[in-house]
Amino acid sequence: MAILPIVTVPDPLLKTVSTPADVVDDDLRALMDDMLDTMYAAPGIGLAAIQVGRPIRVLVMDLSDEEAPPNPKYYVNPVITWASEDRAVYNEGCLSVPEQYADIERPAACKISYLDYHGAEQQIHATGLLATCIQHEIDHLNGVVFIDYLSSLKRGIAVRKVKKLVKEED
Ligand code: K1U
Ligand code: ZN
Repeated sequence: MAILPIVTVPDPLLKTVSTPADVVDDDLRALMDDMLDTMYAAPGIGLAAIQVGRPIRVLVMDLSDEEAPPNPKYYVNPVITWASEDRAVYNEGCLSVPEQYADIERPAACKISYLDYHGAEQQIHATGLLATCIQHEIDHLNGVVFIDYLSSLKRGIAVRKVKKLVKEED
């Protein structure tokens, strides 16, 4: 188990289109375990493998309340098979864009097929924060960060603020 460094904007790695995992084996499970540790330490509610520099189509998430027991979820090769016409707006954040938030509109509900931690095929119908978060994370697998939905002016301001923050932390 390890806490991995998180890649931040404007690192070009975040533009990578990640490749499907061939197999859910112990190596992939070790990566997912490390991603989960990294996400909890940040703290965050989701993380895509590319955010720790690994271009594989893998996500981890945990949307449980702080007081509740952990409820980690693992999504390997997730595919959106349906998205609602209805839209929802959520004030999103991202561990790769620290301390920056913006209202982003996405389908309010979606269906996802994926492989779980054991490589078994699963499907979910996601609504609410689950729908928002999983679409945000699948965007990472396609090289898209939430600030890409903003105007170039707002995106530029966010990137400048992150660069300054990262420089101060060094
Ligand atoms: O970097 C990421 O992709 C993770 C991101 C997930 C996300 C959040 C909000 C909307 C869509 C996707 C985060 O976890 S940002 C941090 C955050 O939301 C949070 C942190 C601590 C407690 C509660 C939330
Ligand atoms: Zn993100």
